Amino acid sequence: TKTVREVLEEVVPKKQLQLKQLKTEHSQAVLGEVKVEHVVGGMRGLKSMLWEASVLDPLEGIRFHGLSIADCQNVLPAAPGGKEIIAESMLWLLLTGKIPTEAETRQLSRQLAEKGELPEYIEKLLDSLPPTLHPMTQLGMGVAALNHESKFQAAYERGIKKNEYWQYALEDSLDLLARLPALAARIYRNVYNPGQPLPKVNKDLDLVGNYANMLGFGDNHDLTEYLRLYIAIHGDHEGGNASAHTSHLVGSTLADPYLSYAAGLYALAGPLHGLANQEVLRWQMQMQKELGDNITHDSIRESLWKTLKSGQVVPGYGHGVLRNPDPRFMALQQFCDTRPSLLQDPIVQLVKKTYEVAPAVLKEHGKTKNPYPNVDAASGCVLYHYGLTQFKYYTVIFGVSRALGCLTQYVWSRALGLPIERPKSLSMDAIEKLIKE
Ligand code: CMX
Repeated sequence: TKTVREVLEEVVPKKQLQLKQLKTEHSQAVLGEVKVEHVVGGMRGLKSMLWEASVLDPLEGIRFHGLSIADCQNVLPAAPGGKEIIAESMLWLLLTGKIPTEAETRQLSRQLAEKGELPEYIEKLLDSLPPTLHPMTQLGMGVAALNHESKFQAAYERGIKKNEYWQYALEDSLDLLARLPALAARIYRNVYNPGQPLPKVNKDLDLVGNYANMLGFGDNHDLTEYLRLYIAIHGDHEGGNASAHTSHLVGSTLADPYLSYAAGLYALAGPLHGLANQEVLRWQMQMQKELGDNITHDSIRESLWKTLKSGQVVPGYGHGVLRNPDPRFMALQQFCDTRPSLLQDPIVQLVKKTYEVAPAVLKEHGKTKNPYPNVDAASGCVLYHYGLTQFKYYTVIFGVSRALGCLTQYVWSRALGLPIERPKSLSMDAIEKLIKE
């Protein structure tokens, strides 16, 4: 059985060659135009980044090295006794482009579990924070402070060659991923269950099995499986989204993986991005309270118009790239469809009913280019049903997940020797001058 590092050692030279050929044979090929609308419109649709592990199609949704979510559900190994994709098999696919065997997956799980405990200074740092500090702020602080351990940073200081960067980047990335469950679970404990003992990392469990256990839900098989699916499919969503892009930009300065991912986390913490899953649940619970027993398609429609007329966005709907219902939303809905207890849950039912009404309302409203749900529309209600009710914590789970994709690209960016990012900006006067020329 090969380790993920050994597989990467085989894949890296091939990818390096592919990039070399792109540069020598096609560097002047045109992929699109840059228009004023790109410069003033958040660069939407501008093809301007290299990102290896996944590509997002507006209609089909995400593909990881060409595999759709349904493909991944068919071919990626699950946990022993489970059915859902686990973080390790997704990570293996993202990093190497290959489907891991059962044995490779288990070996990666063990490798991560063996380094899953937090250094004491991180525990002290987290324990010193006020429980009222948002869990995402705490997560970013913990991740950034872990860079005390960075092997990449230490090696850089020692003076290593550029072609060795990726190996240290990989070590840091695996170390960070291994510790994320203990870090994120300690934040949960400190904020919501102060004083309760935290279980140690179980070397026989997968990453998310351990995470669920440390959150206090280890005996809830259905929630553990949901978290596995959730964390696997939130792992990567190509490079242009705000968290991935931020992490990529910071990494391009050769800041280590910890600092780069901490930066990405703070982009994820914005309400138009990952914080939307917290917002969705807050908004749906408010709707539930207002509608009481009168939850019908008509009353939901009215409630949606109320949100829109008050100038707010409908959280969980719309997307910068997608123009169809998000297949991640569909996969989470499918999880609900197979479990009677979820189907009977009022908040799960409300999310589903909202989906039956919202696209038509958003189309009539006429602003959003995508009236369909994104992943955040569905993710929170299932957590709530299983007793993970503190929705300010939800984006932390997204944060644990998105590390898979951001750290994968960090490794690839170093393996491919990508340069520091430095696009050109223009003032409005400079744009006008360019137009006249
Ligand atoms: N409700 C109301 N209006 C919306 C809307 C929604 N869900 N989505 C977009 N719009 C509005 C925009 O605010 C914009 O209005 P203005 O012209 O007044 O500025 C207009 O429609 C056009 O926007 P767009 O081009 O369709 O969308 P963007 O690419 O600019 O933004 C996104 C994408 C996701 C930020 C936006 O759809 C949104 O705010 N959605 C709600 C928040 C959300 O669910 N975010 C999570 C996304 C997934 C994730 O990153 O986790």
